[in-house]
Amino acid sequence: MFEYAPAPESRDVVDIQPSYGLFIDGEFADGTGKSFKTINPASEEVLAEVATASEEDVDRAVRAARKAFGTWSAMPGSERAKYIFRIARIIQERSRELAVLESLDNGKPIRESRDVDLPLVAAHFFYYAGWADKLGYAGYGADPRPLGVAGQVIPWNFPLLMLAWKIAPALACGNTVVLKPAETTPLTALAFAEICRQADLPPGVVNIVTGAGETGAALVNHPDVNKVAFTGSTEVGRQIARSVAGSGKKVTLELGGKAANIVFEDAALDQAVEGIVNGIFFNQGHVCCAGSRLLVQESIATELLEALKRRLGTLRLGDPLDKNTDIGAINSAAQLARIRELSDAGEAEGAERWSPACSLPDKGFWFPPTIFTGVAQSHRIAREEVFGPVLSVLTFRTPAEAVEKANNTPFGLSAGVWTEKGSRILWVASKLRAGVVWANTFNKFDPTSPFGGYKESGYGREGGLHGLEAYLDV
Ligand code: TXE
Repeated sequence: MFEYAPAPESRDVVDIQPSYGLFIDGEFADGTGKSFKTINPASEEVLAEVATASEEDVDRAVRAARKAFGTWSAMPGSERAKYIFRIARIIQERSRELAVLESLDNGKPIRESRDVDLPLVAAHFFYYAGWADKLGYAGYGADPRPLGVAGQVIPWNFPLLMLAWKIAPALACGNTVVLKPAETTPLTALAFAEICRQADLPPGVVNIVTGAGETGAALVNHPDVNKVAFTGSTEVGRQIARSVAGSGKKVTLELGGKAANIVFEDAALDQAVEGIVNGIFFNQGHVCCAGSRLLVQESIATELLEALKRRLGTLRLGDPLDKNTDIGAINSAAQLARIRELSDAGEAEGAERWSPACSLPDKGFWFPPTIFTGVAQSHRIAREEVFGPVLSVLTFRTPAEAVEKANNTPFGLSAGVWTEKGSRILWVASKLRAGVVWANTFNKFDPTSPFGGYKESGYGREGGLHGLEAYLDV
């Protein structure tokens, strides 16, 4: 791999406390459950001890949110907007610190947390602050009502960004929130709790309960939660849908994906190579909409693969705080085990595995960028979400075959199309069963655009005008 001079971001910009409590009713409080450790996946160093919220703690948080709901929902939208704008500005002011904290707790390259995650986090709060006093113009009636208390459970791949996707629209619409971050990445959600205090957000409007699946289950099943928003695995999404069925709770689920990135023979190849790399290696492939299946037209497959392999040889894997790093650490030992298991299954089922020469650090959780060729549609690596830096390559001959293969998945979150032909983009996009179709780009996000999937990728939309619907009684 590439030789380069390291340029690490300073760790000193963050002040990590040895232990953290729960954030309930505007105060940090001890949990009544056993605490857990959050570690830096790049070094396995313990970052902090974090409280586990028991059922009793979750109940306190929901009660605080219920109490705050009266005043928060009755407040004019223009007033709520001021708080949300204030939160957005504080996030911008503290973005360097938050980016470093995110990279330490998650393992993602600082270049991404600094240039992608944090700007998008602030943008979501700015965008939804703008809606708070205009809900009457959203097309849901003159005076749409909030739902009440939102119980939100988020994953570890974009800890602060998933928080923003969930909290910003909920608050704008007048709901109050109890949010549970993932157990491997609780630190930026706890920093966000401090930001709520800095912004003088009324106590109880946002509550953060940390812990693992039991805490999440206690939250979504709490009888006084009116809205459940979940992003995570399809398996847990199914469990949640079953457990809240018939409760009257409104539910949105954003689950897994197995996106096809379709490259036609007339595509601008250099641009496509960059899009493929970004599609699958961004955030170590810990992305629900990752372009994990490359569908390449047979006539250009050899040429494209050679260019792709050359490009992979220039990717830099290592210290997430190094500004030159392209690929950081895998978020947890469990996720690494899952990536290894599916990659081994790929080989066992007959696909050919390739990675560039690459030395992995001794400590921490690492996986090299990997390509599988000779993949059949029935292989597990073509069907299951790896959620790691692993690309499965399949080929096609005609546009119709590309569409058929792209749709041959239980998921339907996103897809990419690479061609210079506008009419083909429109035709392919209209045939794909995917919530998002990118053309000649990939992994582009914007707070004004709705995001969400079909089939086993879940239901409901987050972002944009449609994202309001999830938090309003329409
Ligand atoms: O997910 P979980 P995991 C996929 C990806 C990954 C796999 C497993 O394929 O390899 O899921 O990841 C909370 N009730 N995605 O195990 O368990 C949990 O504490 C309520 C795709 O990390 O779904 C965490 O906060 N909550 C995905 C959150 O759910 C429960 C992002 C997600 O964890 C719960 C993450 C329960 N019974 C993983 N059990 C995406 N769509 O982006 C767990 N949780």
